[in-house]
Amino acid sequence: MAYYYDEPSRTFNEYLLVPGHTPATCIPASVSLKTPLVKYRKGEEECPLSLNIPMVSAIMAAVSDDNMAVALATEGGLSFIYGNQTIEQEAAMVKRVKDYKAGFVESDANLSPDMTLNEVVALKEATDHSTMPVTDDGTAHGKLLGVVTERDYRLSRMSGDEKVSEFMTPREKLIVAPADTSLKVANDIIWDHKLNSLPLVNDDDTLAYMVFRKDYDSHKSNPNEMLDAHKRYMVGAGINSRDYAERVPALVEAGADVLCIDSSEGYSDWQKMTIEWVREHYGDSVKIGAGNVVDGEGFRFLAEAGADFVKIGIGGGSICITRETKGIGRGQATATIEVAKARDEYFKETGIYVPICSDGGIVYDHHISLALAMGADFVMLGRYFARFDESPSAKVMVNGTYMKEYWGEGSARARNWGRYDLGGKKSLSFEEGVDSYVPYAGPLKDNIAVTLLKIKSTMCNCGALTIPEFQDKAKLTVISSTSIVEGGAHDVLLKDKAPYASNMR
Ligand code: RVP
Repeated sequence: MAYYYDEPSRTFNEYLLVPGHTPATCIPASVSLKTPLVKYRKGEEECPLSLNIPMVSAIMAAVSDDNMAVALATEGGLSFIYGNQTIEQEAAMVKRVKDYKAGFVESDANLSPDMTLNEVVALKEATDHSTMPVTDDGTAHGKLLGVVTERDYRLSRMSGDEKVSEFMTPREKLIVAPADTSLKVANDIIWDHKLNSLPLVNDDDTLAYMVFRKDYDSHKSNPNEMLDAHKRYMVGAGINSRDYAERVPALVEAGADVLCIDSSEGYSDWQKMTIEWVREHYGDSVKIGAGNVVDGEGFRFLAEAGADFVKIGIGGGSICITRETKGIGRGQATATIEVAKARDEYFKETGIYVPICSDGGIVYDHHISLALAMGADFVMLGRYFARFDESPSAKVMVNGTYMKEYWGEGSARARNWGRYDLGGKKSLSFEEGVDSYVPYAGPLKDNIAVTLLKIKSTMCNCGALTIPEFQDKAKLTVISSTSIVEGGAHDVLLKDKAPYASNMR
């Protein structure tokens, strides 16, 4: 006979946190959001890989490319580069993140000596850069001949036909530094000589990077950056349970810090085989997450198979229609609570703590706090990140409002049938996701700052300074449908049509 669960399966919207005592020492500025990403022997050793904030970006073509990965790692989170592209393309994205040097800019506004002032002005307008290196071939890595800044020309006194070579500051008058100069030393040179920029050159005097004063300032103001032992940004990458024997080596070679099997439903032999292959070839040196599951059984299966972390969630994603098409899934809150219990039991039995990630269905910022309180170590978000400048999707105007495109990996647009692996050859498939718009929300940095402040404030209301303390102290209550209405602005006429939570909608 079929098994019936006693409890209905609930969503985040059906829960609230009841505040606990807040000591005077418990203020948002003192809260740490550091959280484990991969399994470890808790109490006996340090987690080998932790996140500085409990947020990762979804393994989706509309969300996680190298650009997003750099922006999110800067803030302390991690992106998983999408796997629905060729192995070479995915490895190249990972490599670009690992090669990215914060504060070291490969100039994208370069001049050649025979360009005219008019062309310089046009390039300045197109790129918004006022400092441009001049190289013999006009590329970012040609032989350095000079630099043009706004101080080198006066439009009112010049015709526009003058050649760059006539008004640039020539190489012999420039202060430059060798290509292997550290960012700290480059910054000292900038300050000592009151410069706005410093070209770094190779031994043959070709241009390597430009360092700008303003970039160093912004780099310094990111204390949460996710950096590896070589001070490179950290990045994850999605894999599938089909071509792992070719994809994994390429991603590891490119420098991926952690992998994750991307699948709609992870309680399967296909995932076990994928993890076993990685263990056989790399031992524990390659970290690999698995999922998605929605109950304790699924968690235990993947933990025993050797997963470094386990993702939770089926059908809760904003663009996901798996529950409608296949009738499988579970409310995200119930799934998170149950998997967290299984994680704790597994830890008691084995001494191994396998972090869990609540993936999909985060609509409001406070849903992140709820997921953490329910036991998630971190959350994965798609829609949230898709709205930002840094996501790879197009920004378009729809009915007078800027939107970003956002589509599911199981949509006809993505055709990522690999994440719905049920073995055998896949010739025929059906959609489990949709193509959509989400409201454009600006730069990641600004949005994430507000989100993190809300999470920290909630934690302080519950008297917690760390995520484990929050999970320990949290008191969660199921709310009735009428109290959901009571929880929003009600019985007033809003002056501002945009709801107060508009940054999430
Ligand atoms: P959301 O943050 O609610 O937009 O959900 C993102 C999650 O949705 C992803 O991390 C993934 O687990 C799931 N997803 C991605 N594509 C699809 C689909 O097409 N059904 N679902």
